[in-house]
This record gives sequence, C-alpha cells and structure tokens, in this order.
Amino acid sequence: MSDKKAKPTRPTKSEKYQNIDKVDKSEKLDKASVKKAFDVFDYNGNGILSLAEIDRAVLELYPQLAKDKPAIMRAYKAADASNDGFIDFEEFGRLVDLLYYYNDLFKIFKKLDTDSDRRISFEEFKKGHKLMGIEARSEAQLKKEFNEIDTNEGGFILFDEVMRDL
Ligand SMILES: [Ca+2]
Ligand SMILES: [Ca+2]
Ligand SMILES: [Ca+2]
Repeated sequence: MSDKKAKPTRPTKSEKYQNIDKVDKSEKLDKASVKKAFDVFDYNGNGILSLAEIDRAVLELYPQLAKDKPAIMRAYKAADASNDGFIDFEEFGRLVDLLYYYNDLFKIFKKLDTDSDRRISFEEFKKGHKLMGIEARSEAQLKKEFNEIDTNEGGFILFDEVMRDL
C-alpha cells in the first residue's frame, strides 16, 4: 500500500460548508457557531431564510434528507413560529434541531427499509422495530404498533408517518 500520493481533494463543497461540517458535529452550538451556520443558510444575506435557501443548505448538509421534501417542509413550517413564511435568526435554532433530528430518523428509516422502496412493510418493521425504540411482546402487539404509525392505513409505514409519530 503506497500512501505517497495525496488523495485528490474533493472540490464539491465550498469552504463555507466545510466550516458547517465542523460546527455540526458538536452537540451544543454556541451562539457564534449558530450565527455562522445561519449565514451559510442565508444565501442572499438578507437576514431571513426562505424555503429555497433552506432547501439549498439541506442539499449540502444532509444530502440524504434533501430527497425527502416533506421532511424539509415540516421542519421549515414547525420552525416558523411567527408564521411569516421565513426563518429568522430567533427561529433558526429550532430549524437546525429539527433537521438534525429528522436526519437521524431518516437513517433509521433507511435501515428498516431493507428493500429500499421508501416504505416499511410489516415484515421489515418486524425485523427492525427495535431500531425505532419499539418493544413488543407478541406479533399482535407489533401489528398494533405498526397500524398506529401507519396512519393512512396504506399497509406501509412512510417516512412522513414516522415523523408524525415520533
Ligand atoms: Ca435569505
Ligand atoms: Ca418566521
Ligand atoms: Ca420497504
């Protein structure tokens, strides 16, 4: 194994976003870091975040989650306490928390969804329900838990339903 050659650097992320990665790993963000993160989101620099700006940042920060528009929409709506359609600096903390949380949730969802059809069948749920923190003593109880999450009664658990449930 020869490590002599330097690995090619990936030019995909701007320096701004690399800073965010560092910030993102710490559990609690201090105010300066939050401000820094906010500035990355606030692409046009007008002090408030539009949905388009959030979409754009999520694509960089949580590429997996970015494919799930309802998750972004949900975090955006939940964070917009003033209901003006924009996320200001005061509301930003909640947005970051939610995105972080949904991203974790999405990872669990992906693990459960072993055939990757973006929905969880009862069989998949049976195998992986413990990942969701669900304990069940019998198959009947498991079925009951499944049906409770499957709010549209489609026979599958969708990511949207997981977010609503947890
Ligand atoms: Ca903006
Ligand atoms: Ca707002
Ligand atoms: Ca599946």
